[in-house]
Order: sequence, then structure tokens, then C-alpha cells
Amino acid sequence: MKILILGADGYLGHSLMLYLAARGHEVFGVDNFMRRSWVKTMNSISALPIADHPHRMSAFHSKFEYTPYFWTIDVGEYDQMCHVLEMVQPDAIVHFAECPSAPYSMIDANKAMFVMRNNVIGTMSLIYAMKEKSPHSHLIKLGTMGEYGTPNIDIPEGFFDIEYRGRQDMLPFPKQAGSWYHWSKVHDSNNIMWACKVWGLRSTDIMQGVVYGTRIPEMMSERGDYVIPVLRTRLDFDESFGTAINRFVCQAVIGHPLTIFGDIGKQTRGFLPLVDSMQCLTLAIENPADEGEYRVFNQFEETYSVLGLAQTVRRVASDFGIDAEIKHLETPRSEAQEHYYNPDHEHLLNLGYKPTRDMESVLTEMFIDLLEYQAEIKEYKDVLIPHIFWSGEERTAEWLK
Ligand code: USQ
Repeated sequence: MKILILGADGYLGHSLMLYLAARGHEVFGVDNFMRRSWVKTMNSISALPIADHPHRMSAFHSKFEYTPYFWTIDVGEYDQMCHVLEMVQPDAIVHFAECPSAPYSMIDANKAMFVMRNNVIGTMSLIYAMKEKSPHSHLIKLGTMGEYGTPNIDIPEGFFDIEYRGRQDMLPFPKQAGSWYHWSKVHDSNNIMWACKVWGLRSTDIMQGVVYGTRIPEMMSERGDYVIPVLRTRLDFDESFGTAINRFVCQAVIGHPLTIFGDIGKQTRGFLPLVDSMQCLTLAIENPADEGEYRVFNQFEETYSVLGLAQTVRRVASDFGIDAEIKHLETPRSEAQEHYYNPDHEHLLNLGYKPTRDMESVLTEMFIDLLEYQAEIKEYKDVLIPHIFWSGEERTAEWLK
């Protein structure tokens, strides 16, 4: 299949280019390299050094014997997106090209408006370009489990049956996002759902949990014993672009306490290893939605509370002789610190998804890869303590106990 990946330089996008090419698909990329500059503005770096774009492309060429077409453009530039879609006529478009950070979107009015514009208007530009130039393409859009929030009932995959005042319907499940970023994804979902209905576009909206891991087999040496540096994907640990799991591993690696936000730590989320995220995305691509269909897949494997996550990281750290301390910080966020969480995730399993990895084995690989860069991570340790409060104040969060 011809697959256009938007956000092809990011954590998932770069990995998916390799994963799909290895399975015989023809891949094309779009990226404006903003993720690299956002992390710089947080005074941080990728904990694993990544190659620049030209080096990535030549490594791709050596591995797969072609250099993918790649456009350095913003998805929000409508005329350019039209040009790309007209030229490629992709079977599938995978849209990762958004700002993925809740804290970044909560910094101030300008950042909130930037994230909203970048994500919502970028996706609008894309769906209009699809309508005009490539209406047969299947859009695989990266949403987030965070769109649903943490309601006190089970979470279905996108839609649920409801009876109200004696009448029944199947309706989109109410969304209760927890940051401007997460709301931008909700707005995207609504816009895409409408585009499918009104123009007959086809789309799979992936409500993805937190993806973690530093490797997929396509990044490894032939014997599978080490990661080829030029093929590596990024791994962030700053307060905006690093997820709790990445931050906990990096913290353990440099002997910094693991930072649980709030004094309880029962915030629960879904998690998925990078390689299984690749498997799920490929299943969605290879089993497209029908014309006019908007479908939703909840994509995660296991759920963990933040405290459970920290304890798991601590257990794996001990295999490396590290005694990781778990400490509580005042939370900068406005979120339920203890809640019910039981989302469905059947759609991908029904398509044949088979989880391949457990968290401890992936964490072990993360420690192996990250311990090599202990000194570099230590140099940037200031980014481990949050300063961005959902209330809008900017100060250093304090330790609780
Ligand atoms: N947390 C800590 N300590 C930390 C960092 C975070 O306790 O050092 C807590 C947060 O308060 C939150 C939970 O961990 O309750 C998850 O936070 P996170 O930063 O790992 O993840 P989140 O902000 O939810 O966003 C991440 C990705 C986002 C993706 C989302 C999937 O950045 O792009 O959409 O995970 S999900 O979590 O399912 O919404």
C-alpha cells in the first residue's frame, strides 16, 4: 500500500516509517520538525540522541533501497497538503503531526492558542485536502484515551447505546478532556466524524494510551543485539514532552526520585509498548474503514496507576542495581487523583491484534538503552521538576513527603 505519514520525524512517525517499509509498504513522509524545536524551548533534549533528517533518510535508503519522498511542510498549509495528496494518492494517511503535550498547552494563552490552531486547523486543512484531492484515502488519526477523561462508568470505543426518556440511540460517548491539548483532540474527532458523514471520507480515530519503549526490531542490528544509533527514535523526559513512564525511567537512571504528582498516585492510564503500537496501527491501515465510515479504536494493552507504574519501574531498576526512591510532589495538574477506569479495547483484538510484550521486559530494554546516556540526562535534570500549573501560575512544584 502507499502510506503517507504526517509527523514522520516524531517518536511514532519515524518508527512507523521503518515498520511499514519492512513489511513491503511504500511510505511517504511529511514533517516540519517542530517537535525538535519544542523540546529545545523546554531547555531539554531527547534522552537518546537521534540523527538529523538527512542521516535518517540515508540510513533508510541503505536498509530499504529507496529514499521516501519527504515534504518539509506544515499540515496546516492547505495548498501544500493538496499538492502532496494529489501527487501521492495514498491508500492511507496516518496523521501524527500534532503538538502532543498537555502541559505545553497549559503554559499560557499563546501556547494554548498555538496548540489549538496547530492541531485543529491542521486537521481541518488535511480533511479539506483529502476531500478535494484524495477522497478514497483512509485517514488514521492519532487521538488519545485522554479525550474520554475519567468518567465513573465504563468507556466504550467511541460510541455507546443510550436510553433517555424512553427513546434509544447510539451516540458518541461524552468527552471530558483534561487539558487544552486533550480538548484539541476532541475537536479533531468531532470534525473528522462530520467529514466522514458529509463527504463520505473514511477514518479510524485511534484513542491511544501512553506508548513507551525505545526499540522496534527494525531499528536493531542484523543479529538483534543492539540498536543502530542512526535508526533510533527519540525519547523525551522534560515536563512537557516526557510522559510519566519516560520520566520515571530517566529519573531512576540518574538516581533522582520518581515524581508522583499528588499524594495518592491512583491516576490510572492505559499503556502500550512501541512495537505493539506499530502492530495496531498496521492492522488499522491494512483493514481500512469503509467509505463514509468513522470508527474508533481504543488502543492500549494494560492499565496502571501512576503509583503502580513507579513501583514497576522501581522493581526493574533494582535488576540494574539501582535503588529508585518514589516521592510525591504537589500536583501541577487539575485531575482526579483516584478514579474508576475501565475502557473497552476489543476492536483491535477482533482484527487480530496480539500483544507481544509485557511492561517489565520493555522497561528492561529502556534501562539498557538509557543507562548509556546517564551523564547527558543528568545534565538536563532540571527539566524533571514541573513548573507548569494548570491554574496558570508558574513556579517550582514542592515535594510532599
Ligand atoms: N504524572 C506523574 N508524574 C510525572 C508525570 C506525570 O505523576 O512526572 C501523572 C500525571 O499527573 C497524569 C499521568 O501521570 O495523571 C499521566 O501523565 P503523562 O504526562 O504520562 O501523560 P498525559 O499528559 O496524559 O499525556 C500523554 C501524552 C499524550 C497522550 C496521552 C495518552 O503526552 O500525547 O495523548 O499520554 S493518555 O494518557 O491516555 O491520555
